Amino acid sequence: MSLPDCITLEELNPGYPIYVIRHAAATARVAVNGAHVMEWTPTGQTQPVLYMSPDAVLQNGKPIRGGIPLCWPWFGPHVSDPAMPAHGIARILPWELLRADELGSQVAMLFRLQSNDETRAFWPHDFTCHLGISFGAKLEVSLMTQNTSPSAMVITEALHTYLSVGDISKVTVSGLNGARFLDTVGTPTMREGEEADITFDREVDRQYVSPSGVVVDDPTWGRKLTVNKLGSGTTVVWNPWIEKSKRLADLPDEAYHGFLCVEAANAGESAVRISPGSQHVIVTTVTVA
Ligand code: TA6
Repeated sequence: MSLPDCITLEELNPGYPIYVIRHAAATARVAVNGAHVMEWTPTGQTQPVLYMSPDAVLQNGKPIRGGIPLCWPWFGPHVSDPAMPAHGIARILPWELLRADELGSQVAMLFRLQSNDETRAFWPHDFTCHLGISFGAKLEVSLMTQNTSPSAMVITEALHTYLSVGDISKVTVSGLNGARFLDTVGTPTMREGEEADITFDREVDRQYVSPSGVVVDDPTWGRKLTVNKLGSGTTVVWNPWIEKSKRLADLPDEAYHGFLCVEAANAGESAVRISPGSQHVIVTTVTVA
């Protein structure tokens, strides 16, 4: 298919294609592996908005530590089979670019993943997924699931967005005040909402039951990142802190200082049932002020 002049198809490593977007409004990169948004930097920002680990593994079939991993058709560990890949299969399979357009102040791309024998070995359903991405002053990512099976399917999912910050210990996250959450640090425990904004002085791994987006206030870099969402009943907030960072081979030990994840998700009680022939969409947007 033809690409607009602002998009080139390049190889980061031999056999590892990525799309590079160089537009007046933003620069961005998307890997074919997982239709993975690796970078988005709106013009005028001196720091990338999405965090990317310098130790990220860039190999087909492997998840990328940073950007926006697609967690689908399950979020977290597989419900019953520990041999299955964490966070499902969408982020470790190649997606097909269906079209790419420059629309004035933004660039739009549409990717597709369809069920086949390989996916059915992981998940016994037929589906067609589309991923719509819009790059400009705002980033918008939409993951659409169509159930092409003769039976209903239940999915959990997340747009697992890694955000770059100047110093996590000075970051506050507002928008989830009062929302109850599943705390998955240690024994998973459902906790009542807290009135205060979220702050970080230890590992935080929480699945908030909320349709709301958040504002990430980063005083170190003097910017606020707003993450909004549609079709999502869970907002996941994660920072690995010291010990988990050390356990993650594709993340430098000190990297936790410079990022957090804010994920539009459907997990736990927000799992989504899609009847035969129906479809569901989850959307996240990111803006910078
Ligand atoms: O979204 C938070 C989380 O579920 C954490 O528990 C942590 O495991 C993170 O995702 C990263 O998962 P990954 O499989 O990409 O290492």
